[in-house]
Amino acid sequence: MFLKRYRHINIAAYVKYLFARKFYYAVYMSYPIWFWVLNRYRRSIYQPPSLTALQKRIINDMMRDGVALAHIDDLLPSTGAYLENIQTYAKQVRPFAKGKNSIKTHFLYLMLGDISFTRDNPVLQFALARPILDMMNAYMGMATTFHSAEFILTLSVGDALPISSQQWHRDAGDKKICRTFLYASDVDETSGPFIYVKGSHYRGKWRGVSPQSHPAGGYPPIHAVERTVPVSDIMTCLGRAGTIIFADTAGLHKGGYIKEGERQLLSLGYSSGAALDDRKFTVPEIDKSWDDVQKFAIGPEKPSKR
Ligand SMILES: O=C(O)CCC(=O)C(=O)O
Repeated sequence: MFLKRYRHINIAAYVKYLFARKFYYAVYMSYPIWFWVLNRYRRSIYQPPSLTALQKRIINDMMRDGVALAHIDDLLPSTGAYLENIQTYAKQVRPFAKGKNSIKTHFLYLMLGDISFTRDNPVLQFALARPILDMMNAYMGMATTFHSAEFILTLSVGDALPISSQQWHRDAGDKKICRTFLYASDVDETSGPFIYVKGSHYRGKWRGVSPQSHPAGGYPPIHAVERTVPVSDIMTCLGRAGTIIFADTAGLHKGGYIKEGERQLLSLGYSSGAALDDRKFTVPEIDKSWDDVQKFAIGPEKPSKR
């Protein structure tokens, strides 16, 4: 019966296609190709900035664990009311929050990923703030592109079981996936914290647990993480509004499983020249006050040299 239904598919050709695809991505995302070929140009124009002690601590944590925590007040203390502006923006757009698809039903989007940014959008201003950009670039070791942005209102699910990104998974589409998450509301154990397996990123000790696969990412078998990784290596990211999580989401992570209440999470992605998918948002005209690092980050994803 089963075979009858799929009799029109040439199974041998399909298996061949799957192997070819696996081989293609294995080569494309292999370190030498990723580092020396696909990101040669971005590495060549990168000038390491001088970092504060806090930024150095964050980069060290990211390199070692794939994840780091800080608070916006410590990172951007004297440079504008980023958090307040983002929270005001959230209030303004909240009546228009909408769902995106039938998979992440626990998400409403205050800002969808395909937004047309204006220069004064507080999310864009935060995403391009040099202390943030400098760390994304330092972690990646190159000039990165501001690639994705979503502002998510995460809803409680009551007694429902965790689904999609509430379960352990790895993102795909680049070898290192550099993300900045900003909590715009307080997050405790019950309000859906972001949770990460320390050392599950590239070169980390848990990189082999259900390794990253392209182009679709993947979910480990149920309980595989709990069976393999000690609780001491599982980091639950709690914090008041303004807490920033820097994470390489090629590593194992999950979040947004809320029993009660809601969570506001701004999620920003910074990519290398190897990113498989395209930026979905539209960028504004270049602002003359932006410096070269910011102009590169907001410029074309595939600069003429790469
Ligand atoms: O909602 C969260 O905390 C995690 C989100 C996530 O894992 C994702 O968007 O890939």
